[in-house]
Amino acid sequence: GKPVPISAEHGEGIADIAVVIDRLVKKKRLLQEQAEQALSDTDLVESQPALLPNESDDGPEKPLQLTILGRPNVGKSTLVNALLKQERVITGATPGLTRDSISVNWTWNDRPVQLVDTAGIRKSSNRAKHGDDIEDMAVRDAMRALKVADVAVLVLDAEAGVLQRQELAIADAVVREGRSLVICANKMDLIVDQEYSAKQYAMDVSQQIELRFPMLRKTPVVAMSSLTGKNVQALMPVVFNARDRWQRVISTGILNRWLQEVTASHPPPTVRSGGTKATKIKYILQTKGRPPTFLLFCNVDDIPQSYIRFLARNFQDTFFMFGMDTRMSIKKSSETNPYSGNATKKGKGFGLG
Ligand SMILES: Nc1nc2c(ncn2[C@@H]2O[C@H](COP(=O)(O)OP(=O)(O)OP(=O)(O)O)[C@@H](O)[C@H]2O)c(=O)[nH]1
Ligand SMILES: [Mg+2]
Repeated sequence: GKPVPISAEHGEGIADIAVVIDRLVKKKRLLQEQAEQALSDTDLVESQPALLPNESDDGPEKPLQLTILGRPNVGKSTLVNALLKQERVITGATPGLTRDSISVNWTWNDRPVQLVDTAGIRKSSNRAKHGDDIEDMAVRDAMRALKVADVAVLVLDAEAGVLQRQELAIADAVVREGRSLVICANKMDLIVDQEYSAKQYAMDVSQQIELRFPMLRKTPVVAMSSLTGKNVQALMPVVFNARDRWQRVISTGILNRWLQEVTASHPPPTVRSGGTKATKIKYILQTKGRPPTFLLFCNVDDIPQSYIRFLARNFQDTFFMFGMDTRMSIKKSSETNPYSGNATKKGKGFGLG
């Protein structure tokens, strides 16, 4: 804000600063009231159960919903067996072996997990060619399992080299559905030699994903071999971390400090329809986690999507929110008449395209 000259010794300017502080407090209270009002809009809250997820306070920990996705034959079921350390689901060299999602209640390090193995998702053109309705149903089944997941693990076949189109489509679907994404680069035993480490391989996969989907950069990648068991134990800590970040609720103070910094160094563009006033984003509030969702209070309601994307990207970098969507909506707020009824514009998320 504007500097206020004061002299502590003579008491000059103290009244002025009191006025400024009072104004700031009022302004903050007003914004908070608006935020609360906005939250009570049924439109905004949707059918989301709790505003803040609460895992530790009361009752037993909720199982982590983990869905395993990928193309046929990449080793999803082998991975499930390797995690469970038992031959629980059927595996084999024939693609399309798993036909329906199989859900297993499991405990990892004393923590409950609901693990879902799904049918392989193949190219739609292939599906059409085979005229295979059962497989179509299997894909729908996999998509249903995705919708209830906290974390989705996308399994890749390292031997295939580059990521296939349907794998990118699955990654896109995971993020669009608001789930947290972890990538498992499997069958590493088939390609890795002394020269080419698992770490290097994970980095290569990461780079490939980033190239196609900038918003999926730094999505966690775990390279392993489900068959030999090598590095399988690295997956679950990454998965739990992915859930923690996904349901994290960031304090309003920290969020607004971040907003101030980022809008000061990169101010939002002036929007024509908003008159000649400079666009100002006054306040940010997290309305829910799973995935992180925010409301931005602005003096205009038509901030360009490109700027929202920039904010979301900067947010990702600052708070390590990788491999998930960050949803930001705009709410026009005027100080003189805070409830003058501009409907909230729904955020489009990152829009991975
Ligand atoms: N070399 C190697 N082979 C693997 C690995 N993981 C799985 N396989 C093999 O790959 C084939 C397919 O494995 P599954 O686990 O059945 O694959 P899936 O992804 O469940 O396949 P669908 O159920 O058909 O979608 C089997 O022959 C496995 O033994 C691995 O890490 N290394
Ligand atoms: Mg399978």
